[in-house]
Amino acid sequence: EDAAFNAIDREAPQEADVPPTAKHKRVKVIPRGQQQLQLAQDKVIIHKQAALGKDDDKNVLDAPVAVNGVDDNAGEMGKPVVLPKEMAPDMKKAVDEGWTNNAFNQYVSDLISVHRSLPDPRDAWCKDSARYLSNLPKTDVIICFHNEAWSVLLRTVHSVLDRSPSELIGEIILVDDYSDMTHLKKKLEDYFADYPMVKIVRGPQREGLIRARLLGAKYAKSPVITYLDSHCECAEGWLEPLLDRIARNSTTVVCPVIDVIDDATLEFHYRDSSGVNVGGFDWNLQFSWHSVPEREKKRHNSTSEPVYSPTMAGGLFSIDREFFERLGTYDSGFDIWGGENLELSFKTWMCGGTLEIVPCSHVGHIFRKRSPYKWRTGVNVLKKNSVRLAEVWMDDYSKYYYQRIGMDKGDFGDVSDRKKLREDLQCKSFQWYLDTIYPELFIPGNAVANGEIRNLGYGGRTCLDSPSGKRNLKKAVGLYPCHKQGGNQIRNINTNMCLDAMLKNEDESPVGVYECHGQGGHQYWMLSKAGEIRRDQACLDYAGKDVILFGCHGSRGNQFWQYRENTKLLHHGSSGKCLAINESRDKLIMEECDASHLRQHWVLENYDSS
Ligand code: LR7
Ligand code: MN
Repeated sequence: EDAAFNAIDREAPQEADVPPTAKHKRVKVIPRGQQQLQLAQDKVIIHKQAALGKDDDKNVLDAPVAVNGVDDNAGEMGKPVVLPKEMAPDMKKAVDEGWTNNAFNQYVSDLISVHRSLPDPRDAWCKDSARYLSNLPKTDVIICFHNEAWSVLLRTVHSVLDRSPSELIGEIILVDDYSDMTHLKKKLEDYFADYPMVKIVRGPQREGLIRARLLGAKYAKSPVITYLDSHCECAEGWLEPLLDRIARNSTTVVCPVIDVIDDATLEFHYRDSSGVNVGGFDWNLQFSWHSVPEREKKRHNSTSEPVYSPTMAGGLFSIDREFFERLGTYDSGFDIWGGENLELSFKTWMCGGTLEIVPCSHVGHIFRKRSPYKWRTGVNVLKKNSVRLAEVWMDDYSKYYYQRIGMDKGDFGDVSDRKKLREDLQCKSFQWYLDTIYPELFIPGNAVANGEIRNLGYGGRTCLDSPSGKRNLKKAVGLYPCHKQGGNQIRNINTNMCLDAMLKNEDESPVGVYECHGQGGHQYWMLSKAGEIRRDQACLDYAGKDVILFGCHGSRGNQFWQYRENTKLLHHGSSGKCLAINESRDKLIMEECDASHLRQHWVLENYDSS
């Protein structure tokens, strides 16, 4: 049955997955005990059984751990652990394997106590216990995992046990989503055998994180359910502020601030309360972070107060169990990964609830740059999940997502039950949600043009070429300069170049050109009434050097473009120049406007100047 999975269906998480402060704050790691670590280069002793927590033999890890030179306090107080650049071959091999299997530095994690300490993140406002109701409801904590690293999973569980008032925890339910790593079998059961609070539930087959969470919820008995990813660390006082919000109003769904545990050093970076972000999304239905909007700031006296958030990141939240059930939990048709966070966010708001981020509550999460585990083969699960989401919850706004996927919804299964749920609950419209909860979101329908931006210069120069000579369009077809000698070149195709974001939808990445592919994606642009050429939150920006994408600022200048339909020129605001492509068709250039150059001519899809 393993054939049903492969490792590549998912792109590495977009930069947007990493909270902006993490990206900007990624400070150079402090080489702690540098001299000692240097020693480790020459003399590496790998102990088979290294007691990391000394007195507590629950901490014995039998992975190859403690290295000479890394002291017993490795990682305490959330500090980074830095391995030497040069490593003995055995050690290097172990480090590399850890990265391969987990997409984070498992080796470093194994050096750190599963009970490691963290600095207390709370300010005086948060620490004032009078702010919280005295009889808070209990929560079950559900942690789903598929092939999680031993020390990381244990640290997640211990951080809950060590830093929550025990009377507030019902059970910790570990849901094994059909892992095959051996340490997650009997060894895990043995480890938790004398922890009555910890229960292990195993799925009968690979379900993906959404159905794994639903399986866990079946075992939940406490009034509140709290979900955590399997690579988290809860900080001091994380739980009370969450439960307090639910105790006051059972339709409030709450998320902690998600701090960043560095994937390489396991350093725990706190995000200060001025840096709290709220969740949003773009029309690719990708989650994104934003600073708290002004309208929301006005509702508060302190930056420590819970803030409304249009969406949640997905993995870390608490919800009243009955409210979760009333909302129809998750759509069990969602597979493996993705989209469930938006589903729950939309329906929380649309069906009478409130979604908040609670700045006093801090939980760290290891953000990874790729997905280490196998996804399903032959289906784009993320797209399927997103289409189900759009069909049920987004009304006519679903079309903006469909435009991004070339209008190809694929087979998304049956959603009639979910539509009925929405009707039965008499949820509000998506329009209401956008107007009231997420007015910051740019609506493509308000754009003057949307779709590809096609250049007319140097067109028709590329031919479809089958190097194998087999003329099989599906196989080994490439684009090559036309040589007009027939042979392997099948036909001239219309290959104009299109404006292409090339990389991720990321700030400051250079924009380029690529053969128009008509699939949306990186070639999807919107011209706003305000003269921006947008990709959701990012705008085409020219400051005299490269044409780049930069966060939209709404004040024209370097982001102001005027399209003249009669000349087909794209005039740039601050420079007065026009956008063009170079002769080798691999670059955007800015030059003096001259309508006689075809290379300056652009056609904007769905252009409507009225
Ligand atoms: O098939 C699977 N079965 C599982 O049980 C795949 C995953 N999982 C488990 C996995 O072991 C982990 O504990 O599910 C959890 C989430 O998977 P990750 O850690 O690979 O996902 P992520 O952290 O990249 O994904 C974020 O988006 C997901 C969308 O479906 C989920 O909502 C994750 O919970 C979510 N993580 C967070 O919200 C943490 C903050 C990230 C941000 C922003
Ligand atoms: Mn995660």
